[in-house]
Amino acid sequence: MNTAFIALGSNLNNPIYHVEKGIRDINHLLETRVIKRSSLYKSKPVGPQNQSDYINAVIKITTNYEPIELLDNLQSIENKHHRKRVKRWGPRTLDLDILIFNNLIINHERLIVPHPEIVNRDFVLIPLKEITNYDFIIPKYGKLLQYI
Ligand code: A4P
Ligand code: MG
Repeated sequence: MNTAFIALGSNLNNPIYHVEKGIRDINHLLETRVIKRSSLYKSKPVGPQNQSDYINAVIKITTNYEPIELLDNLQSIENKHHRKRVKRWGPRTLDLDILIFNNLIINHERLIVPHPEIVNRDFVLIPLKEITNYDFIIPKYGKLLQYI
């Protein structure tokens, strides 16, 4: 059984719905369970400012999927959310990023783990802190707390 952390983000007009539904969708993946979830965090957009505020959250899962299989499944959940709302709301309805997968360091053309921006983004670090212990180690980067 593998353990992974996933970041969820949405900045639609109803972003809470997309993040909550995203968490339920992940819990319904085959042999995958959400074992912890953070609160929902509202954050100002990082990057282009001419977009709405985001709702972000981080979850901890157990899964029997290998990393690329997990990415494929998360992307199909993203696509489902995108397709539903694409005309009305634009493309960024739900972003699902693999933050951490076991203690692996992966540099695949489709998948970089730990996520390369993990230690630079408060909207990831704060919810990750909420659901881990004070001495939590991010593979490759070291103690989570030094980045907060
Ligand atoms: N990819 C590589 N590594 C990973 C990984 N660890 N997890 C590849 C998931 N995907 C990974 O992602 C593009 C490609 O990254 C994928 O095809 C996958 O093979 P995408 O989600 O399709 O495209 P994107 O969302 O435009 O790019 P990206 O890099 O995910 O965007 P960002 O950098 O995440 O920016 N501000 C706030 N406050 N909160 C946010 O959540 N999010 C963004 C999105 C910008 N500003 C934000 C937030
Ligand atoms: Mg993404």
